[in-house]
Formats: sequence, structure tokens, C-alpha cells
Amino acid sequence: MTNFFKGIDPVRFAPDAGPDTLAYRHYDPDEMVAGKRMEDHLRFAVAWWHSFAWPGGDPFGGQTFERPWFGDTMDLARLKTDVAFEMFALLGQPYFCWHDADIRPEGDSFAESKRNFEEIIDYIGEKMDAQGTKLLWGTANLFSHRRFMAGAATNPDPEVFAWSAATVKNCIDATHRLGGENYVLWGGREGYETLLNTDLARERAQAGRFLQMVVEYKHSIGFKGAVLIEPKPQEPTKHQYDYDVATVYSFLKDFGLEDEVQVNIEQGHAILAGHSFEHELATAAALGIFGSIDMNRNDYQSGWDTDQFPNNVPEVALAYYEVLKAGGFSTGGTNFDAKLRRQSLDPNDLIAAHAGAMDVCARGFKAAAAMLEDGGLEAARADRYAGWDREPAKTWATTATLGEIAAEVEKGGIDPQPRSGRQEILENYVSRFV
Ligand code: 3MF
Ligand code: MG
Repeated sequence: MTNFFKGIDPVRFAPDAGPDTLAYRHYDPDEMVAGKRMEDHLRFAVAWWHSFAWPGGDPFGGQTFERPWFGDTMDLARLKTDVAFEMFALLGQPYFCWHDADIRPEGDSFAESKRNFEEIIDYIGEKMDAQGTKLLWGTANLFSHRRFMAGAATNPDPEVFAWSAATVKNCIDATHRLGGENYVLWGGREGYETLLNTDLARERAQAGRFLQMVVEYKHSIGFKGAVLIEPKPQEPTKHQYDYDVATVYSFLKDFGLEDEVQVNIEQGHAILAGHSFEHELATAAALGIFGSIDMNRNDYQSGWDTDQFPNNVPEVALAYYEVLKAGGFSTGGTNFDAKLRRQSLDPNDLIAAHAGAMDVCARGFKAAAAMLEDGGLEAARADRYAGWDREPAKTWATTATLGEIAAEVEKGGIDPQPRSGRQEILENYVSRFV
């Protein structure tokens, strides 16, 4: 036991707890909602990078957090692991996620980094066995070290491509070894700053080739988890190739990977792309590539990725409504890709942030499930499109030619009558649930 969370009690479901008690007031893991335990629906995960690796810096100032495990030694990496698992025990969330760089110190060579990584993976594996916390996904950090400043798979230097391939191979191996349920690729620097020095077509082809190798490798080792791409439009690079769900889908189609790769959709990235979270979720579901979510919240004014913990129940409800409509998670889950504000220095801030976020998600999720069960939105939608379920529209949607449709219109009897979209009525309906 470390003493980092000394004096903090495990967070339990206690809807009647007093206002000063940190408790789940909406998240009861065992509550049955839409035929399943809430824990099994929501599949919460803690993100190692924000909670244990991020020092609290911003562009104007460095570290604000003083954590006893900050530093580059293996002993400190083990201490960080101990504290992480102590936090998992306090929260009781079932999953966590890591990048290689979050959990191990960088070595002086590829071989040394790999040794460090594998040693910590073994240590994490022991903790997982003892405690029962599971790995939602693993991923490689191919964006922080300066070698990746011009990209990883899309780098103009083939040696960076090779280094990245070797890194991803080791991270997939480790994810597989720990029984991880997904492997995520976020193209942090897979984009460009200026076309003046960039061969866009070549870089896109490199990214496609890279992903094909990842999928091939996953099958070769028998990894049954999903491979997920995480779209983001910009930041850190000016133009990122995985802009949004639709862009990723066209990329997957181009490289024959649309049945092999799904998406991990992040709330904040959707906002940066000028979409809503639910738009991105609905698009992924429509295209058959919905996988998992990074749950957080962006500041709507700032224009960058603030990675705040979610606190807006109506927004979360609309997002989970799309998740439920898509059939819910299979290998995916709700990863809190969210960090404290840099003034939130106390160990208890970490616990409160996650517990509050889990409660907001639970409350939004229950509202979404109730809305879907009530069926008001689906009935209104079905009614709005009902014309398409009848002839002659069924033929128009399938076999008719433009000329045949024109002939029918010219014959007379087709006289479109505008109908209300009833948006405010539907918004009032949603308000009854959230
Ligand atoms: C950046 C992100 C990333 C990804 C992570 C895994 C550092 O905006 O969201 O977090 O979630 O790299 O794909
Ligand atoms: Mg993310």
C-alpha cells in the first residue's frame, strides 16, 4: 500500500448519502437497465496518461502536480502502478487504458525501452490478476517524443515508420498478453503543418499500408479484440488525416479495411471537428464502424482540446442514446480521456473527478435507456419517413430510373405537402427524461 490516497474511502453507491460524502448517487453497477447490469453497459475505464502521467502543464507554465512517482526510473514506474491500482480499487471501475509511454520510462535504446515496457506489463498483469481490473485498450504513444515530430506512419523518414511499426507490434503484443479488449490508434501527428513540405498522397498511402500491417499482425497472433482508429481534426498538427468519422471511413474503404477497423470516438474531438458527439456516433453506427468512446467534454469557446470530465447530463444522454441505438458496446466502453484542471492538486480531486463523471454518465445513460424504451423519438422518426415504406416510393428507392420517376410525376397526382419537423416538440420530449 502507498499512502497517496490515505484517508479516502472507496466510493460506493449511496443515493441518500449526505452532501459532503463522495458517493455514487446514480451509478449502481448492479442495477439492471435495458436488460443488462449498468457496469456491463457502460464499461468505464480510467486513462493512465491524464491521471498518472500528466504533470499539469499548459503552454504558459510547467508542472503543477507534485506526484511521488514522477521521474524516469523503474522503481517510480512501479510506484505509479501501485497508486493507479489503488485508485481503481477506490473507484471500482472495471477497466483502464494506457500508452506505452505512460507506464514505462523511455530507455536509451529501443531495446531498453522494450525491456522496461515488458517488465511493467508483467507487473501490471500481476495487479490485474489480484484485483480483477481489466484492460479496455492499449495504445502506442507515437506523438510525444521528438522523433515523431513529423509523424509516425506518415513520416517522410522511413526509419521513423519502422520504429513506429516495431513500437505498435510490441504494444499489440502487450495488449494481447493482458487480455485487452481493443487496440487503439490515434494519429496524433499523422497530419501536416504546411503543404509546402508535404507529399499528402504519399503520406496517406503510408498510413494505409501501416494499418493493413497492424490488422494482419493482429490476426497472426490471434488477438480477438477490435482495432480502433480515433478521429481528431487538428491539434497537435494543423491538418490531421483522421479528421472525423466520415473521413476515417473513406480511408478504411480505400485500403480495404472497413470490415476490420472501427472507431473510438471522443466527445472533444467531435466538437473540434465542428460536429456534435452524437453526430459522430450516429455516423459511425450508420457506416457500421462504431467501436468505443472517449468520454470527456470540450470547452465550447476555447477552440482546443480541453479534455474535461463530463458534467452535462443532457449531452451525455443524447450520446448514450446513439450508443444504445447502435446496439451498445461490444468490445468498446466508456474511457475517461479527461484530466483535472491544473489547480486541482489534491489526491481527492482525482477521485472526485472520476466518481462525478461516472455518475453523470450513469444518469445520462438511464435517461437514454428510458427514452429508447418509451419509444417517442423512434415513433416520431418512423412516422416522418413512413412514405418510404409504401409504394411507389419503395420502388423509387430501389429499382426505378430517373426517367420512370419523372413520368410518374408528369402524369399528375404527386403533389408534395410540407410537414412540420416538430423539432421543439421533440426537444420538449427529451427534456422530460434528462
Ligand atoms: C488526444 C487523445 C489521445 C488518445 C490516445 C489514445 C492522449 O486528443 O484523445 O489521448 O485518446 O492517444 O488513442
Ligand atoms: Mg482520446
